[in-house]
Amino acid sequence: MSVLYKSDLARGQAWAGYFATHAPELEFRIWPDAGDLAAVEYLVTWAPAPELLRQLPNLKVIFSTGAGVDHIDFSAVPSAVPVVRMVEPGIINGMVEYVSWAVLGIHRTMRAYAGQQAEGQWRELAVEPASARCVGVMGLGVLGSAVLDRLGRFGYRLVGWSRTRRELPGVQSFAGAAELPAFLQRCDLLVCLLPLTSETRGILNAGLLAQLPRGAALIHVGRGAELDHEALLAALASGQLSEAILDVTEPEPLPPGHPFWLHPRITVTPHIASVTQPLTAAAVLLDNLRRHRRGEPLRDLIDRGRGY
Ligand code: NDP
Ligand code: OXD
Repeated sequence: MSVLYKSDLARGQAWAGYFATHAPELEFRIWPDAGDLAAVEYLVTWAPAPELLRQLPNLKVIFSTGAGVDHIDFSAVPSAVPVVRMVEPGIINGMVEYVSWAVLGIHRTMRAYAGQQAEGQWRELAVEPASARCVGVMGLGVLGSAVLDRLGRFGYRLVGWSRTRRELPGVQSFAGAAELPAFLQRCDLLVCLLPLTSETRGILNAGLLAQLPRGAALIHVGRGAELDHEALLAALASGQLSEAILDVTEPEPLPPGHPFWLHPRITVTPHIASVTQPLTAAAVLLDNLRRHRRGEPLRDLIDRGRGY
């Protein structure tokens, strides 16, 4: 039996070291040093290549190294092989940090202060208390709920939207397409933390942005293909939106000359809101793998029907 890792080499080496210390009985191999392919029961990878899957007759579980799984071609994954996504403290903390930074920066008008500094201006701008602002999060899963929990401690009013009803302390929750308008009309700051599925592709479009309060801001950390670029530019031009912070775009990276690069009210970061942290993730991976070996249910399984 072996575990085959095929992804970023530095992380693979860190995980190999972790397994050597904490699970010396498990053979952890890093691609291309795969050994006997028939012995591979666990594949750890960002996106399993169909040609590799065809060479692994005894594969039992695929562990994705990411939280989102929209990049995986599920048609190439045998239906008997479950796919597990990465849910670990490092990736959650990273997202909480990034969205807190973005919300606080927008609320405390940091873009305006950066502009003032560039012009040598020392000028105080009016500031409202956090309780005067409502932050809305689309997607109330592992990341969205952790983000809301932290934002609540700053005193923001909180609303959330999901596919099925979720109850989170201190959050007014909305569910499904029918309740989307009521959710949107409350969001002074809208955070998108939705997985990319056939239902969420292009969801951040002109119709949706028009339902936000005038002057709202967008923080997009889900997946690039959820955002209609032309709609965002038009909403910023009309004043419907005041600013946007985008960690994800379609394509990634944006091509040279794309209007987002130099837009004065758009901040672009290169998909770094949160990343899988080698050590905390290795512990979660090993725990889940051991659960499987003991015949216990796996955690963080992907539901292929839902697409996330
Ligand atoms: P989860 O699977 O835990 O949660 C997804 C949430 O989205 C759920 O609340 C789900 O609803 C909701 N949802 C899904 N489809 C719809 C829909 N059609 N309408 C309304 N709500 C919907 O995911 P995570 O919180 O772990 O991660 C979310 C996404 O964040 C990832 O898929 C990935 O794309 C992105 N991400 C981005 C990173 C970055 O660095 N920028 C890093 C990591 C992840 P329900 O509760 O009803 O199931
Ligand atoms: C992820 C990501 O899904 O980094 O893990 O976006």
